[in-house]
Amino acid sequence: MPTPPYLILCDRPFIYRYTQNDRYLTDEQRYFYEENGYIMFRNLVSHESLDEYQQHFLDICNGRVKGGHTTTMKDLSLMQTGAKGEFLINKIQDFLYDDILFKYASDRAVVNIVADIIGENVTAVHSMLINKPPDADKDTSRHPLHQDLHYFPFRPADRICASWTAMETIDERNGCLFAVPGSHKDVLYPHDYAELTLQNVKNKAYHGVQGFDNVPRVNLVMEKGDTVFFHPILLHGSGPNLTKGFRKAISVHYANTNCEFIDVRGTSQQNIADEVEQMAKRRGFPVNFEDLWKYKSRLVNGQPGNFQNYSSKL
Ligand SMILES: O=C(O)CCC(=O)C(=O)O
Repeated sequence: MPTPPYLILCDRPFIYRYTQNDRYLTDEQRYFYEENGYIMFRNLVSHESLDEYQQHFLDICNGRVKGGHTTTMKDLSLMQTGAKGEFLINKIQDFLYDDILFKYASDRAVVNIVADIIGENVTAVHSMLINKPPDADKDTSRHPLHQDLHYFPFRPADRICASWTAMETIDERNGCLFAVPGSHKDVLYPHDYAELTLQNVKNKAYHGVQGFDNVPRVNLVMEKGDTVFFHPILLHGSGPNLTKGFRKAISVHYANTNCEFIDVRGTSQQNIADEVEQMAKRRGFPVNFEDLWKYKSRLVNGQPGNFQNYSSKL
């Protein structure tokens, strides 16, 4: 007999591999994540909080936040059109040291579920408020099929999890997430810019996998406050915004504090490491890929561990 924790499923024992606890996940929810690599919670984050984050995003876009700690990304297809502010900015990232947006990363409802998936000691490692402005080029406003682990120099993958919350109704018209259920049981595939991407129009670091065009996907249609949690090997992406409105979502990736940093040189992740290091250098922060992830991170639950104690060997 296997040792606990396991679930008895039709008199057959099922051993959990991708989740840790069942304080906030029912057996059914836990089993769904184990099998599919994601789990959705309806109306998890309050509308009041999301309205505050939306206002803060607009304040950042309109230059009303001075001395902020965040990184602003623009949709390159809109750069030549004269679009400004919310009509141009497609992402505010690295907000873990921004007092307002950090409230999302440390929202108890979110962190409790994450802790059930990856374990009690939780470090927020990546943070994004993602906007899809109207009128962006279809190729640039979609997010190609990818696995988030491609971006991360730490393991094990099963102790990493993303939360992604819709800030408004998000469906097929304005660019909902889609996912390939069960693909978290695969391996990490090589990623790069899609060949189809229009010449000279490449949103920075939007790498994707090639050759999965016929794989069945599910569209994750969500209402404001709905939150999906997913594994970093899950193949997922999002469609273009075909409406005249905006599409906003807020997302944080969490790692168990005792994840170990790895050296990605010589692996399929070298291309993203090189690109991120070059971007950091251009912005005046000449640090290596692993160090950058440590500096961006912030403990949100439990005790410090490897993540906080890591010191670069490079
Ligand atoms: O919000 C989106 O459109 C997709 C985001 C995503 O998949 C990612 O950043 O990994």
